[in-house]
Amino acid sequence: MRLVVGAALVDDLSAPRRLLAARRSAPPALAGKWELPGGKVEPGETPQEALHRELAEELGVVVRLGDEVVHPDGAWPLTPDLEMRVWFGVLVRGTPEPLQDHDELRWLERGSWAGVDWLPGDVPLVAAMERL
Ligand code: 9L3
Ligand code: MG
Repeated sequence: MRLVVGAALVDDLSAPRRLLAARRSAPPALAGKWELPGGKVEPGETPQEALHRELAEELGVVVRLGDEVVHPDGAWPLTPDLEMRVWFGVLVRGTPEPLQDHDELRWLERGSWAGVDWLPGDVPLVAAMERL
């Protein structure tokens, strides 16, 4: 089982209103679907280290991480061999740009967080976050 980490980048950790969604441009099977930015944890990295690296590579930003969006089993299932952990985060430096694997970014207003065509694995996460 391989661990993927993702970020729920919001405008305010204590009262989130806007959530950043990223539209994938690659690979072809995932292109056009929206996700929480992030990616696979590499050997030797902690999940948080991997998430900071992915956000720098994919969006060109530095973030401060907040609470984890906890799944009762420890991680959110993606595929038979991938599971994901997600943390809330706020921007500390930089303006997000689609530098890698994405072709569009969109800030979604609370109440519309479910309003883009999310990857199937991200759908229950976004629903859980809107209930928080
Ligand atoms: N994935 C799903 N939802 C997400 C992320 C960041 C990733 N929010 C899936 C898509 C890929 C796999 O995890 O199949 C690895 O992601 P990446 O390293 O290609 O970003
Ligand atoms: Mg990625």
